[in-house]
Amino acid sequence: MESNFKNIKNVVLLGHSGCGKTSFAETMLFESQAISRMGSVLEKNTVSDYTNIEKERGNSIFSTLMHAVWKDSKINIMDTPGYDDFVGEVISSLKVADTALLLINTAHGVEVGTELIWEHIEKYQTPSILVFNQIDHEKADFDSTLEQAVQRFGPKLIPFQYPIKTDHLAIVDALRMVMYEFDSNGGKPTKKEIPANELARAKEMHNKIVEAAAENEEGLMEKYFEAGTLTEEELTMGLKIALAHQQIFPIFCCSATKNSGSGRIMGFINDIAPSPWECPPAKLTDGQTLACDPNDPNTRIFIFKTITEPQVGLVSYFKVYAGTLQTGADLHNLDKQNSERLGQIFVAEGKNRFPITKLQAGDIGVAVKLKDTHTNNTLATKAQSAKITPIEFPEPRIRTAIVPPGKSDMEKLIRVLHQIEEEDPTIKVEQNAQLKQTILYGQGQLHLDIIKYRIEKVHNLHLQFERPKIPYRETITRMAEESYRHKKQSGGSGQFAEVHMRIEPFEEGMPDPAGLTVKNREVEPLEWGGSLAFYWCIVGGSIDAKYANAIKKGIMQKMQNGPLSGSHCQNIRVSVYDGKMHSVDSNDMAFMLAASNCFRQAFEKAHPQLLEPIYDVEIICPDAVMGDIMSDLQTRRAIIQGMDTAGHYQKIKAKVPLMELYQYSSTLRSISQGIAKHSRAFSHYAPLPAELQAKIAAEHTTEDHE
Ligand SMILES: Nc1nc2c(ncn2[C@@H]2O[C@H](COP(=O)(O)OP(=O)(O)O)[C@@H](O)[C@H]2O)c(=O)[nH]1
Ligand SMILES: [Mg+2]
Repeated sequence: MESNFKNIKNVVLLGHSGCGKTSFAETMLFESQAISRMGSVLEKNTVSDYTNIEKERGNSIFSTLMHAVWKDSKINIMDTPGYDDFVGEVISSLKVADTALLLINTAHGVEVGTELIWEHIEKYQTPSILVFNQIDHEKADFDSTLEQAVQRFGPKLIPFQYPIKTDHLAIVDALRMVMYEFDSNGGKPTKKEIPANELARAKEMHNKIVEAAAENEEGLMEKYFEAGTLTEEELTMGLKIALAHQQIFPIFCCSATKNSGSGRIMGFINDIAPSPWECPPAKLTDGQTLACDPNDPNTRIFIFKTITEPQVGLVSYFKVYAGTLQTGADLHNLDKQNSERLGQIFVAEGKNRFPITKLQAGDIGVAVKLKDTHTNNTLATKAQSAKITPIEFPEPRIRTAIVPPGKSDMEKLIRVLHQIEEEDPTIKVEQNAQLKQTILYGQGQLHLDIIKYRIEKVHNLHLQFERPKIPYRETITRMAEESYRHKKQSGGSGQFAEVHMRIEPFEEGMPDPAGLTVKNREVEPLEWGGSLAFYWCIVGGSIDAKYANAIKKGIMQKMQNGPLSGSHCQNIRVSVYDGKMHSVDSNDMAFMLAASNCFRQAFEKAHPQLLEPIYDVEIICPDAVMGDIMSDLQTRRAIIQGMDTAGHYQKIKAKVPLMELYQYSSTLRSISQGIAKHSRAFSHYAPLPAELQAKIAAEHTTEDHE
């Protein structure tokens, strides 16, 4: 394959699950003769959905890189999964794409997934073309889909085409002012005149397109006013500018499975979509930017995705941001400070890879067997260069505890999970000492289920999901004083220490403890949040200052494993104001034990309070189920923060205790027949209601005695 193209078009396919992205990728490949037979999702033989798990489930789970050559362009195609659970695959592809194709199923109209993806398109400011798919479907309704989309995403959505019913599938193209008629196999259409009864609509659409193209360039606007129209070159220039600046979102239509319409869309991509060197320069971590220049002597590539393949090992997907990458290049990994030889580089067509000798700036390729290179790393010829700004992956939204069949399998399970974590930065694995559970965090129930499935099928390791415990925190609400004497006499030298302390709820900036003389103040931030303020108030040397550290350690030990529920304690001030020591029997250990016990007793007297994590929850749902979702939220101790209308969807914002969110995505799914989605992020800790606190404390006491 050649490595130098006049144009490179990096295109990402986006859309709600089932709208036809994978089928559309297949028709692009078939139409451009990259493949000789068109596969289908139903027959499980598409280029894009090539993994067993995707074939079995009948939908995409991973993003897949493919490419097609159309006229002067190499079009790199990235097909993405539609479920929001796999959002990591979407945003990593968006990072390296220069144009998005947002597919909408005209049999369904704008769907929740369309809404969610629109937010990404706005955030990343990716020039986007809308593809209204499934126009062959008996329930297809182009006009209503158009109305919904324009109402939702604004007047910059401009239809360039619309389907009409003749004996065949036909598309009126208002940019070119022709009609394309397809026979039953699709493929190259016959160009025909627009039927007389469609001419008025087509002309009106054409004028809107020309106006939109002229609008963003003063010169063009003038010409348009003078001549009443634009030449083909002027129109092309105007559309290029408008698309690149998100001033226009052209709408095309197509039937992916009937192979009708993708050729024209590739033609438009070839003519109008920006090549990487026509896009704004890439942002670098030092605040500078990097132009996409194939002649830059400092070659820079960015890893946007990795996978592990059984026979090969690590497979790294990258985009060349500057320079030209040659096979055998030695590059510095700027994140890992090591060097990597790119012994072989490839272009990809789903699971197949084809070796290539060089790749120019702007192009996307694959390397294998890199030693220590990960997603988000920049590799460069020069060691001292700035990095490409990393992809910001979202924080995980839900969690589950995982249990392997036997304790001995835990080590292997953790190893496998870390490998999956490497490929999918939207999951997190944590061996939580406080909860005594291994917690797997992910983006949604489907995401977690798929990980479980992968581990069972690919790694032959079974595991179970369990209800994850809640990471409560403990604090106090009153002041209390206690003393404790630790004394042991066993044969020779004994152990002796006595500690007196006052404990209080701690707040930044609070006055010194009344009636005590503070000799030293330490405020220690705790790794689990909040702090311990440790005040040394010993006057007259009743305890030597050399024991202060041991005393603090003893307190810290108890704070790690709180008296009430075994949870971490936070935001407490301890003032040590008196005690006793013995010249022979006192030592660090004795003071640690005395302090730890003294703290526990004082804590129990100081009206302890359990705190629970509260999450910010955002739900997007259809109007019709809004009432049901709200009444369900009431039963979850939720505090509604607000509601917003987004087209015919509603967005609900609420603060909900984590405890009440267990399996919430399943609940939402059943309330809304799978349509409503939620996302969540940690907000703060809040006091647990008294009856729940009593229940948890009682459970802890029983556990303690077991
Ligand atoms: N009638 C019709 N069905 C389609 C079309 N495109 C996709 N489909 C079907 O819709 C389903 C989902 O398609 P797929 O390509 O997997 O959608 P994706 O989830 O967006 O990748 C499959 O059963 C396809 O056969 C189309 O243009 N017309
Ligand atoms: Mg798909």
